[in-house]
Amino acid sequence: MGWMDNEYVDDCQSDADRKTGSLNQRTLCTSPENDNLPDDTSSQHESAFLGDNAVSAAEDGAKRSHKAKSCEEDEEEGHLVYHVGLVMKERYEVVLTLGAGAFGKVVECIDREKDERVAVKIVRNIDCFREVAKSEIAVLEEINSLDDDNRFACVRMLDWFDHHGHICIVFELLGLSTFEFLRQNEFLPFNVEQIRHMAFQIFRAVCFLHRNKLTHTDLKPENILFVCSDYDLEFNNDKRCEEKKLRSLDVKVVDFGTATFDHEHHESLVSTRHYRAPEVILDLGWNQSCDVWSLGCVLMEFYLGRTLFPTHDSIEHLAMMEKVLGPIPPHLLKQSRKQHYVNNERLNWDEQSSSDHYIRRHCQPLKQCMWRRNEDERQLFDLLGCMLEYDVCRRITLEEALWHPFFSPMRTQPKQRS
Ligand code: KHC
Repeated sequence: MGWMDNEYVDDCQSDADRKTGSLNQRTLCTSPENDNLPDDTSSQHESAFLGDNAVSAAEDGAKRSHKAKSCEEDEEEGHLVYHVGLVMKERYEVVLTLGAGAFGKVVECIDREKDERVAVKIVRNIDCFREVAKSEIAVLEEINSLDDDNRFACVRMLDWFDHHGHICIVFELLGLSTFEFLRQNEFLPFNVEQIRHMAFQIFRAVCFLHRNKLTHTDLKPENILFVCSDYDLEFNNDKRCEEKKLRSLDVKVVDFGTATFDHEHHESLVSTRHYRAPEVILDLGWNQSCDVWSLGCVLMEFYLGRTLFPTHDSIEHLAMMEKVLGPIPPHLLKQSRKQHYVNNERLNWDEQSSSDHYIRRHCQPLKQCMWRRNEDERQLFDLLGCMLEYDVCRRITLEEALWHPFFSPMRTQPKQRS
């Protein structure tokens, strides 16, 4: 069915593959773009949070009705069909569905042993997804053990087990993803103070991964979750609308299925389209700095309330980068293994095309995206400029970024009252 013949095939399949018709299984399973699947209906990038169990309950009922005869676990394309009340490992009782995607589903459970709520990622019973899950478990074991006192904002894995061929990963329960929150808040952007607070925690968490020889490779708003997404409704006078104001801006990074150690094989295609670094698109090889690019795109999305590069096509993506960030340095184009993107040391792009017209309407130079020109915003955009640097050798590292003046308010101790 569907998940193989989605947009991914013409969007990301390498030209060599396209010619031979071969598809790399692991690439297909790990490609975050596969989260854009038929069963993902709720967002532009992937479904993640389907909201409540209404959808899945109906779906589950439908599936059960036509094959409830033999086994308790009916499978549909490798998904576990569960129902509220199912108990796994004699311990985790399913309460509701939190999210779904190509990988499988995430459910909220009651841990009967500890009488606590947890999130359980139930991975599809298909080899390649199982492999990705095993890799995620290995990464989580490593990074959680290196962070005994939970100082860095990477999600905690509490347990894992195999339920009838489905690998299940038990996490501490978190709130909505930043993407889902933006969506439910009608894409009202976050303000600079909020961005500073979230960015500081995300950068510390990802910097910790980088120090430990890991690259996340799929940083995007869907993979940054609020620890608790409770909010108050406030009337926003400027925008004359009701606005959901979060009580806490604490966030955590999730989804380590494609995190890659320095010594491991580096897939040539990584990241979800909108957050993909130029060196990945140009097939120049990548390292930790591709996370820095992704985070630059994520912060811009928090600031704008919409994606910085709204495209599904590589060359159009590169042309958008040029509109926002200026020309791609010729030495990078020269080294690229994707020479059909290049013409005369420049991007092979027709400035008279309808695509170019679309780009001119949707993209503008970075600094022109600023809403206000106060000191805070200047510093944010200075930092963003350093993160969205084409040349990996010149791109800021997260270690350096954490010392950028934008974060000075996070470093000064709050004044103590006498
Ligand atoms: Cl609640 C939750 C936790 Cl605590 C940890 C990971 C998660 N949800 C609702 C979670 C994930 C989801 C997943 C992971 N990893 C992804 N989808 C979820 O719905 C997997 C796909 N990318 C977004 C996060």
